[in-house]
Amino acid sequence: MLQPYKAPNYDELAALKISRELTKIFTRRRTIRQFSLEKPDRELIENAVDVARLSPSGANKQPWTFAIIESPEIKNEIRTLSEIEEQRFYIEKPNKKWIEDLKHLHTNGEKEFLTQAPYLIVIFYSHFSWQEKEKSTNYYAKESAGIATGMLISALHMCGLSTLTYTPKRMQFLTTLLDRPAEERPFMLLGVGKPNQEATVPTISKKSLQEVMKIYD
Ligand code: IYR
Repeated sequence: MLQPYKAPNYDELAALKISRELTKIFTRRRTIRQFSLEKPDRELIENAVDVARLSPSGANKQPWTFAIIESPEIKNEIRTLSEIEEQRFYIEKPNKKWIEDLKHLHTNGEKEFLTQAPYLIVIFYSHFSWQEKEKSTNYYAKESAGIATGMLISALHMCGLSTLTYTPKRMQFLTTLLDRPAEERPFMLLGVGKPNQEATVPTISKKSLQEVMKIYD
């Protein structure tokens, strides 16, 4: 069934003003690795997930689950298992070039943020789901989860919350640990909270608009 669409209506000036404001707001988004122990209201997190669930997805299958972790015990377990993975990555160095490319970000195998951040959000995606014992295929599940994660990060940032996008090389352990059905695959883990007083960020720059945008008029 089709129905009329009522688009939000901004006049051209208002739209320009918003678009410029958004650039300013998102210029200040940084990935944060040191979180304050102060716990933001959980409604902020829930509302951001409420935005993310409105993302477009292949065939509107909405192939995602967002697990919000507050439990210190679960955070501890996630940290322990992640640091085992990172030990392999940083100490055994199976991919030296990759480690070299990360040098300027000052990352290492210790993942304190996993126990420090007041909230962890694990985004899962599924290539299929069960609907009354019938297998229902999802399409572009990973791309859909990527868009939803982008909307989630944006919603959190607009409410003054910082995130850390984290992907241990192998993260299937999150499906078991969080007791999710086997078809749910971890897409990404986000640390969420306020930066702490000592938080630092690497000095990096973004490609300019001219570098990344090509206009064909
Ligand atoms: N997962 C590792 C390595 C790492 C990989 C990328 I790509 C980064 O942008 C940053 C880190 C870690 O989190 O340390």
